[in-house]
Amino acid sequence: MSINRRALLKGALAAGVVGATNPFIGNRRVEGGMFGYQPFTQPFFKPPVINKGSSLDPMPGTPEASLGSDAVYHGVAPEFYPDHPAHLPDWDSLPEKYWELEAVEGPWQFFPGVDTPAFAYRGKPGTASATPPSFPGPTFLARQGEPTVVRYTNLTSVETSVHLHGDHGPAHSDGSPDFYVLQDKTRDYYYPNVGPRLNATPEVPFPATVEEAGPYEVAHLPTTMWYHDHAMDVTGFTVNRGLAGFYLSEDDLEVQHQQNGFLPKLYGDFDHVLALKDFKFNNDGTLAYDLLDHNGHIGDVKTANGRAQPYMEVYRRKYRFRILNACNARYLHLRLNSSKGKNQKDGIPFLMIGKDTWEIPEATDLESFTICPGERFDVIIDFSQLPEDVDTYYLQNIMHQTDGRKPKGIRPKKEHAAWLQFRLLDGDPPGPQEIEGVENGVYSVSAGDPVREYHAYSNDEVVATRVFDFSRKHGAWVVNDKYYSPRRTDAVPLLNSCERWIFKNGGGGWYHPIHVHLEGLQVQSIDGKDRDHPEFPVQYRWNTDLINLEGGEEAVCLIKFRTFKGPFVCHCHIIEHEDMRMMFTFDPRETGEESMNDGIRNHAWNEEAALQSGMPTGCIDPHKLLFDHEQTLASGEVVGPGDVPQLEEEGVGFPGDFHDNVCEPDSGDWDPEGNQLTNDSPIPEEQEDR
Ligand SMILES: [Cu+2]
Repeated sequence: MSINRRALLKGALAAGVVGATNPFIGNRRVEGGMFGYQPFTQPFFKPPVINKGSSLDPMPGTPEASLGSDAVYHGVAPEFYPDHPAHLPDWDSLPEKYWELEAVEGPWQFFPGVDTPAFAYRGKPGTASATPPSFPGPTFLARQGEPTVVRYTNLTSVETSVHLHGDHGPAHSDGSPDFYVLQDKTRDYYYPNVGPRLNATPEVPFPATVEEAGPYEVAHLPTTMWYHDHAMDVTGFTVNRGLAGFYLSEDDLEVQHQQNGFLPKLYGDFDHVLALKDFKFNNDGTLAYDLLDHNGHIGDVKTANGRAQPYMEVYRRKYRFRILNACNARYLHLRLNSSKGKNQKDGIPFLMIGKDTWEIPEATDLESFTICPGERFDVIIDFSQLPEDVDTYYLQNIMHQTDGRKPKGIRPKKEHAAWLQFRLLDGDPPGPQEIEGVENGVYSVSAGDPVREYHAYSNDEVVATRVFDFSRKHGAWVVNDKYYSPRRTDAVPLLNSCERWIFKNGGGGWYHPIHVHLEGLQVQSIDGKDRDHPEFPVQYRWNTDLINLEGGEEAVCLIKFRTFKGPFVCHCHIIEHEDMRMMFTFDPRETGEESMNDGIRNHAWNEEAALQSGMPTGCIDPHKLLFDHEQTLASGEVVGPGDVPQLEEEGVGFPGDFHDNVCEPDSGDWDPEGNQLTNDSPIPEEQEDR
């Protein structure tokens, strides 16, 4: 079966809600069926590491691997080239390394012996990167300052786009919703593994030297990221099919922490990734996913790293877990307990050392915490605190939730809340010590210990304030009353500047976890409660790339836009809300430079709207419209309409189907101002705000 994204969506519409024979919508499995599976009888899965290679054929950036080539159809980011103004000499101080990644279709066993059709990432067979297809996908281990290229080939039947969530990287490599990797095509994702620079200012958009740029902001160097599909309209479907994995990064400080025995060795026996995701299954073992449900996909099977309720053997030692809420729409409230169901009140705390992409200033005990879709908590669990007679222990979710609107609250006595069982091993871990001079499995990190410095932005740095209102319209989702369009830029901040972004939840009781690409947020206040307020959530005291907004809430945040020109997106991370247009584009630019989208601000594929806006109609080459007027590039060069080669060098990634030369008007009814052009709501007005 070959389907592209558009066909997939059309198929969903045609199938309506009957769908028993449709692979994407089906009857729910009989409750309690579980395909004969008894919880906590299959082992925990640790995703394999994807190894780096030292060359690619053809090498990235060469003519054989440039945009439109057979080998790498979608090319590489312009920032890859050393003469790009953003590319500083010390980006290349370590030799470049290469990964080869593929997305494929194939079965995954959530339950032992049950092959479920799924998608998966894998390291390309026959290369240094080779790993079997898995969910989560293979784990990337990056070194800050070591430049890398991920050569990614899409072997699935839908267009995909890989987003590295939490990365500070080029727009071409950011997985923007329509920076597709088409079926059987390849893109070189360039990750320079750099952070923002301390001296970044709007006055000097691209410092010429390392000295001028200043050192990296240690506070903003990443540790825990994840990669997942981000293709427009179908991200909920593709992520739910398994296109997600982890990308961990270490810098000098992180290496020091390991060498000092403060933290476990990167991805060693005591450092784990833990993706928690709910899935829904049909009776025949296939995944159930309703493309017409824009409220949020909720599953009833609890998985940890792609296995239904597994067990994990642990020594009575400290372990690091990078916990990810990989659910499309489910909020989790996590705690540790000795009972798989009832409240025994014998939990030990999580020692939080990081939130989302970044480590925090001080290791902080959390008894329990709420983690929203897309969020990461980097925690230490110290199993040595457990009494000797405790030999099984559980990670529980005690948040109750039945639909995508919002969780229904914490139910501490909820039965069957356990997602993962820990089986305690007695004695010392065998084998060689992980780190010389450190007793195997004994790490010093404790509550109150400093982990990483924090650099707070100041209100004095703010050059602009913008308000973004997230709400519901015609059963779909809008920001400032507009549906997402990749052809419209909603904010053009000044490169390297600091802005105040006020996020509002338009109400109706829906929750929206707001995620920003490129940079983290520094939350100043939530509903008027500032950072010193006792009710201010601990997870928002430092850098965060997600802020949850409950119904009617308002959060004031500071954000910077450093190093890279856009476009980037900001969106709700309830993926069905994102797919149904709760997203907007921001595009950091130099003073006086327009966004790549400005030239087509008034363009709509809809002929009637195009006529009204005075734009040409009929068969339109979208690229010619990217800049329909003269504009001065950063290089000083003046380009006019249709100057495609120059624009490509300048480098904002382009939608893949541009090169198809197919003038097929999109069926979208989205006009540039975000108004619905027809009276037909895309989905029924069911469950409007109550
Ligand atoms: Cu939302």
